[in-house]
Amino acid sequence: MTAIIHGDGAIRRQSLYGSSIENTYGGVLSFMRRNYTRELEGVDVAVSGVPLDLAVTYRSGARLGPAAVRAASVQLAELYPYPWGFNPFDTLAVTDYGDCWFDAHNPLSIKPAIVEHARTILRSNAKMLTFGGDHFVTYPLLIAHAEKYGKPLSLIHFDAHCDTWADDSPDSLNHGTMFYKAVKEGLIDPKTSVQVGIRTWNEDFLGINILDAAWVHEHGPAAARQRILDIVGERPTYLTFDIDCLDPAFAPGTGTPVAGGLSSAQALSIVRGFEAVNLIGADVVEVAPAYDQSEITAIAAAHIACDLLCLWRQRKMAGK
Ligand SMILES: [Mn+2]
Repeated sequence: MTAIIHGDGAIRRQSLYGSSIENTYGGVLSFMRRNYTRELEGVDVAVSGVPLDLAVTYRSGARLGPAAVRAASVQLAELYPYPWGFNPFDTLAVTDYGDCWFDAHNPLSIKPAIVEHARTILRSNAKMLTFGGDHFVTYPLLIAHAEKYGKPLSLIHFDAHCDTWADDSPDSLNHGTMFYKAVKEGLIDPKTSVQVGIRTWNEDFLGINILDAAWVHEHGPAAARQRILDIVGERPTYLTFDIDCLDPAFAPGTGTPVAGGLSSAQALSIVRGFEAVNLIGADVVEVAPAYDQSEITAIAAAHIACDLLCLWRQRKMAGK
């Protein structure tokens, strides 16, 4: 029986499991107060940040996203997450691996640095929950996940933007073209992938299934969830959540906001029903705290990430 730790569990807890008692407003800000460690043995999910925002087309600032989401997670670490009603960390070993280091002044080195960061974690058989950074980070993450889990992967992609605009430059840093590259390189299978919340036009969606924001508003979260489950089935699936999928009312702190998006309640309702998804990795990206108000955006991102951990806990309990 380990003694209960009061304060700074992120650097004082020995076990990968369990929680500490914290003043929500103080202490070391790991995600949900998980152990800050690069040890990977016995870890089910390693949370990490990729603080990159050199690939944006409009406002920069997502480099501060991982820090903001960690800070916004303090209340989620205090109580059992709703509506789950359990402590996911009693049975799921989750750590905060810290942030990916890259040399921001040598742009060509950034993509390989992120791929290597992901390879290191995936080699241990831990799953990754990654905070952006701008959405470009998903491209090197998909490269590493496809190496680990086999290509093509299925993709569940929440976003205002399809990010499949054409780009045949292998070295570009562009947060609007990752999924063009992912389809062309066979990292993802468009027929078994789906984009949710889209409200920007592209001449060619490359065959990816689209549930645009208007469709979700018309048919509701339950119908959207069922469509997504039907599309990805049992296949190994990566989930990427661009926070600008949410309406600017629910996520003002982001680089390229678009009106007419999902509410945080709609998005959480969809995600909470994903227990059947064979989730092999996930990220939440594009939180740019300089444009945020009262942490609205970072809180939404932290909630979505917490629910993803609860889904993994449920799957582990079910032996999957
Ligand atoms: Mn977007």
